[in-house]
Amino acid sequence: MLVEETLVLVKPDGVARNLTGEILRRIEAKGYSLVDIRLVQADRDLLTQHYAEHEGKPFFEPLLELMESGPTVAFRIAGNRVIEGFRMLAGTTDPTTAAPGTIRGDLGRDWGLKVQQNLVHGSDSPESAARELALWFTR
Ligand code: DAT
Ligand code: MG
Repeated sequence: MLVEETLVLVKPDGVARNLTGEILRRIEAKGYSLVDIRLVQADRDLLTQHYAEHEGKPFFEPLLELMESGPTVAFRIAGNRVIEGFRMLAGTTDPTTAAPGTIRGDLGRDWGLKVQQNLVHGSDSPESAARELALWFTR
């Protein structure tokens, strides 16, 4: 891949809160390019594959329930070092302690559930990006 690509998901909590546009605005303002976009009602099969690394963890079932609770917006985003760059834009996993200025830090909070509702997903490596883009964009 000459220019790197990543998968960004606006999770059902972000879509329900009408934050899809605000999240895309931040990605575009940073200078990354939107290559493809889909609205997906994820099923268990897709989610089990997407989150395979977390199977067996205490938050796995609540995570799948959250992800099944409504539509997800998937973005294919391109740019040099976009995998690392989007993870910086997103902020750390827990929205309570994610840095202000980040998507999770500015727009997220603890809602008292067993799963962290943190609005977005971003692939964490070139291997994950290739695997996850194939899952969300070729079905
Ligand atoms: P990230 O989404 O920052 O890559 P991850 O891959 O470790 O984080 O976890 C996937 C999702 O699972 C995360 O976005 C929210 C949820 N999650 C992770 N760790 C959790 C925890 N300790 N308690 C509750 N939910 C958690
Ligand atoms: Mg992750």
